[in-house]
Amino acid sequence: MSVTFCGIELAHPLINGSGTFDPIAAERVFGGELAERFPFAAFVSKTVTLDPRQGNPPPRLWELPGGLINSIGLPNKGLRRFLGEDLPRLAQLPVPVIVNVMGFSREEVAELVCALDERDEAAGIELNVSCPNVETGLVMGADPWELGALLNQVRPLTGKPLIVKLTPNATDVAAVALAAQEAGASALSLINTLRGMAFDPRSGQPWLGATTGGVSGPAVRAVALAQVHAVAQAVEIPIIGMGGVQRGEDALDLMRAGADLVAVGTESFRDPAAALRIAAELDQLLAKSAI
Ligand code: RRO
Repeated sequence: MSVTFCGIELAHPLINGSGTFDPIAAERVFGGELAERFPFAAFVSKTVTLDPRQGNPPPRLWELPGGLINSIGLPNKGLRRFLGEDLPRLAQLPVPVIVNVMGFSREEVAELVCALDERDEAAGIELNVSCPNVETGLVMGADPWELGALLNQVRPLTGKPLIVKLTPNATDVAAVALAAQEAGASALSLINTLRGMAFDPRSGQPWLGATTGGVSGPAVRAVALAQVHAVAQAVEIPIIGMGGVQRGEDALDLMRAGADLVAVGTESFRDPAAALRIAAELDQLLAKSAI
């Protein structure tokens, strides 16, 4: 099942969705077994911002019958400490590392991209222009012109693959995807989470500390298929499809819709080794299918 994605050799087409797997924490629990049976063919980091962030007030999670609403709000140690402390550890993983970044202005994104361009440990950069959980999170990713302007500024700053993570909370995801391709994106990933909300049945108040959050899991699978399909019709660059993948069949469906790679997210919270099982199931299904 080996694949080449933006010039990066991968053992199979399953990776993780940003922010859904922490290999540094997992190593504390699973020790050396983690590297021996690493579930993903590439590792995508949780979003890194220029400055450290505390994240959103709790509660940050609400479980749904078909998934999860998260309102994490990008807690992270900031670029400087990520580069000094985390990236060297992530580079020990047996797979290529893609660093997911988000900036609150074009200048911030440019600074993040420049810093990562200098680091050999980063095989690629994923631009998060689709976080539903910070006020300005969607500004650059929901509008084709804004996204084109961002990429025109940052594309010349690195020769590394630049993957743009798209939001499903846009009026016309295919138009946004096309703008990204035209401005030099190497690949696209989608979908990020759909904005959602839950109420505390006892207090009648919004449950999440930040009122709304992002819905993921099986509940969004059909939305992901439709959006990956729409984007695949519009662009020629590779696509990482994600949204509610629990089984090999779900991964195969995303590939049928046009995905080159498939990311596992929410399912890894239930079973951190889920991607290994899904990859084995996909291998069997691909052997039988025309893809
Ligand atoms: O940290 C988050 O709250 C978060 C991010 Br950055 C994102 O891109 N998508 C999401 O559902 N949550």
